[in-house]
Amino acid sequence: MFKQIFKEIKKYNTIVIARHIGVDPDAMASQIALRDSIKLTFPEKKVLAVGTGSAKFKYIGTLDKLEDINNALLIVTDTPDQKRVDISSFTGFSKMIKIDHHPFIEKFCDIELIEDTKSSASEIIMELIQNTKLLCNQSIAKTLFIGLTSDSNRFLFNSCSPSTFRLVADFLENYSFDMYEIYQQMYARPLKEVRLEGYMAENLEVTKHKVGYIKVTDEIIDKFNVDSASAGNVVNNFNFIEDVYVWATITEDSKNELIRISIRSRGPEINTIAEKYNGGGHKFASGAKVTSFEEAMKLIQDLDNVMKDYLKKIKETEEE
Ligand SMILES: [Mn+2]
Repeated sequence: MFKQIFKEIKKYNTIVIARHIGVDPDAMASQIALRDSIKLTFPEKKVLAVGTGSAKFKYIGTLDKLEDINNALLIVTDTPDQKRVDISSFTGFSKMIKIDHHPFIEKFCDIELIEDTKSSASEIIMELIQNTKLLCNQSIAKTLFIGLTSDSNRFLFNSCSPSTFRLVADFLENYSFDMYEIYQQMYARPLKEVRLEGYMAENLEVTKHKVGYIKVTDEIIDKFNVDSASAGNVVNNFNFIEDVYVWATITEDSKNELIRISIRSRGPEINTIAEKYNGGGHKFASGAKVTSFEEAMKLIQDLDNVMKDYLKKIKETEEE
């Protein structure tokens, strides 16, 4: 399928690369690296990476504005369903390609390369580059490393395979980018966010069946002088707590009149519950959107039920 995708890239003079709403480093890195690789290989083509950016991820690169286009190729990275594609319009495209590592939700492209066991969309772009005539340089390699490292939480998740490490080793060897410098850009964070994390750890509630959750109200966001995305940013840091298998941050976003929930699990799969509450994502890392704290607590109750079954199963296997 890599060859098939390369053939389409070769064929089109205008190529737009989009990814999911609520940009994260893998989404942005996969689209920017693919754009830059296509431009490096075919300098005469017009290639645009589109979508809403974020000041926080400026170090990954710059995005383009979607222009009036026709007979163009659209490539969507890191996005399983059409409604989550961050693009204002689907008109002007003659062909659509999806490159994704999320669990399958729907087919909306002509060609779909879905590898849901891969760490990141960036890892699949690395494979695409390795298996086709697409060119790469140090800057592109660095961008892909950022996407992969971010989505795998520094190689912490079980989505990392021998081939992940082989790819990273090859790219490091061939393009010798500075890993240490990248980690500074990715992980240095404001003190106020660390203080918010302290508050969250101190106030984390834990249900009977080991679901941890924390409500972050507007009042708290104001008190710590952070933005409403900050609570979601630190959610990965609550991993590996002995008494917590599933955890969620429930953050008020009154500007958009909604409540965002970030859910993580090191036990049962939780994406189907996120889907029930206007969200979705990966099996062990998902997000949801609700309109009240009551609805959020219903979600927590659902998670607790899933955990109840999960703990029962663990107990049964222990007794066998
Ligand atoms: Mn991703």
